[in-house]
Amino acid sequence: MIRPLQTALESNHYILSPSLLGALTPSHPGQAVGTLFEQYQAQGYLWLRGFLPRAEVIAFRRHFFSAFRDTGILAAGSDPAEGLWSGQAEDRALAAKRLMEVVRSAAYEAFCLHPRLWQFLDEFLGGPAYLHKRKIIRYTKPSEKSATGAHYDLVYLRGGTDRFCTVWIPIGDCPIEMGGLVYLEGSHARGQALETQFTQQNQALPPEERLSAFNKNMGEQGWISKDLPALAEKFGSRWLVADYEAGDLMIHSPYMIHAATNNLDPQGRLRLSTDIRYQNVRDEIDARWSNHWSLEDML
Ligand SMILES: O=C(O)CCC(=O)C(=O)O
Repeated sequence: MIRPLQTALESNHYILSPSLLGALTPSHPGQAVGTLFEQYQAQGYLWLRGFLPRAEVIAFRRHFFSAFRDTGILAAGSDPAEGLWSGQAEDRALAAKRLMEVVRSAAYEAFCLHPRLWQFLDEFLGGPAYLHKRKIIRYTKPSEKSATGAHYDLVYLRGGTDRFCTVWIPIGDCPIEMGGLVYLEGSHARGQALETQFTQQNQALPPEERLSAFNKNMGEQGWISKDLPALAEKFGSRWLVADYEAGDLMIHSPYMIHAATNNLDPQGRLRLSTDIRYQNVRDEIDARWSNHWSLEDML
């Protein structure tokens, strides 16, 4: 059961009725790593509550939005840690520049390499953890009518092992209405079946295209669908949602189908998150992910 929502959830232009929603199962980061790994395999995800120190996550939120002060995206006079939207059009070129500066900064790298995180992952992955250099950080404004469509991550990272995992970190509180990640319950098996199908279809393509998330056999942007309600109905499943808090993190399997919903935060805050990929350094590494993320890298 999820709590009553302040507004109907929407993803792109599709409304998700409460009957298609369920609650993510939280896990306690203090549990034995072996037990957590079993949960991850069974569910396709782990929601680790309070994994990172809340104050450090909020400090990084402040750091991030402070860099955007001159773009017009923040409400005048507000604390950047709040990430309050100005309600006005920002200077988009400048905002893109600031975003790329953060992506390349030592502060962001250090945040993604929080010792608590890599030390946990060394154990979780059964060997030295490797962080892919291509790390994504996203903010969404309350006015945006678009959100990440349903997909599984292997589509974008097919050139190496399928034993990597994605870590999604909300940078700040992210209540359900703010449009955090939503997961299609039990869908990691379906992701695996879809990938087997794509592998067969892609076989006839030249090697580089075969790996691409954007080849002719894949959906728009590598997505399975933007229509989250139809996908849940088709698979007889539900979208699992959560009130994420600063300090929480999600770890999900490369086959787990997930998406995001529009940011409908009644307080008008920007949603901020990062999604990064870790794997065991001894497994094959997709060389295409060895550069910083850029808005046009088409990966
Ligand atoms: O944050 C988002 O909107 C998408 C993130 C995502 O797809 C991921 O973490 O794999």
